Amino acid sequence: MIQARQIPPARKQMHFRTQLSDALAVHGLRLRGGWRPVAADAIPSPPCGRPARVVWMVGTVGSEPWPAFRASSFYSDGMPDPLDRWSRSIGQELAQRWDGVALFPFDGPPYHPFQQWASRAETLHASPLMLHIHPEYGLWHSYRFALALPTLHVDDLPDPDPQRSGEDENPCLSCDGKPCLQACPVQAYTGATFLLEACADHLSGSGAQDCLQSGCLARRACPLGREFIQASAHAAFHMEAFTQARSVKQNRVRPAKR
Ligand code: B12
Ligand code: SF4
Ligand code: SF4
Repeated sequence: MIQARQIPPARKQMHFRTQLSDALAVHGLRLRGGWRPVAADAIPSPPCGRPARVVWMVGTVGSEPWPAFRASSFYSDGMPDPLDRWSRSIGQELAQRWDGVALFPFDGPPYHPFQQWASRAETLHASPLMLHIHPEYGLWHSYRFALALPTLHVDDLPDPDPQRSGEDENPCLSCDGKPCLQACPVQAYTGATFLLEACADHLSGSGAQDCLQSGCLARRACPLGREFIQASAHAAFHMEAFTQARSVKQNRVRPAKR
């Protein structure tokens, strides 16, 4: 006879935050913190009609989600935008499980301000590459979706860590020589902006194998978080998506799948 599965007492008391982290870890995704929305954020209400009380940021670090995505049917079904569809299937399933709504970085324009949202959830700084830099992961992190949920459990989102206010300095301010600004063969990063056309022209030429096979040289030049640099196959997937999007829609900037 099959025994009813006993739920260990510790599991019953498990914080929601831990439950969500566990559900994401199956896919190689990370909970990147949460924040409490106010009316001005105009976060869509979940289908249950109650307003969102918390927005959880879900993201990636390094190549952690690559094996799960690579093994999914989305990767090999031959349909467009496999990574976005993979993200959507996970985000929507979790949103439904917890009566919330999933919001995606690639839905737009107009796009949800994911970088601004992320800064409200954890310590991040602006970098000269326009990407946010993380004290541990460097430039090797991004976002797959956000979950806006109507319930905020006690202890799940403590008041902001005092260490986050003021004390920790942007590593880019003291970075010797700023190698990220020296590495691009066509100087697409000026320190103030990103020259998308210069990058795209280089990638469509014959001398861009390094960028195409291993990822953006400027991003790879950063000394921070080097242990999280994307694996070559993962980086090449993003670069190919970027160049394909450019060649299909020459006259419209379309975000690469990341
Ligand atoms: C459109 C877009 C692009 C366009 C940019 C066109 C343009 N010039 O605006 C293109 C296709 C070029 C692009 C490329 C890449 N992108 Co992009 N992109 C987006 C997208 C979908 C929308 C950005 C937007 O308009 N947001 C709306 C505004 C209102 O939101 P925001 O939070 O205020 O964001 C803005 C500011 O934070 C500002 N910003 C960020 N850092 C800094 C620093 C300074 C000094 C200043 C002044 C401004 C600034 O730039 C943001 C966009 O304007 C976002 C996802 C998203 N929804 O945000 C990803 C996003 C910003 N991209 C991301 C990434 C990883 C990349 C690529 C590395 C991908 C790749 N395959 O290589 C490249 C890097 C190129 C680069 N330097 O930007 C990540 C960044 C993660 C991080 N660590 O910060 C995001 C958040 C997507 C994700 N899924 O995580 N991208
Ligand atoms: S190389 Fe230096 S300036 Fe550039 S992103 Fe990395 S830490 Fe910041
Ligand atoms: S992908 Fe290559 S060409 Fe484009 S910005 Fe990065 S280093 Fe420059």
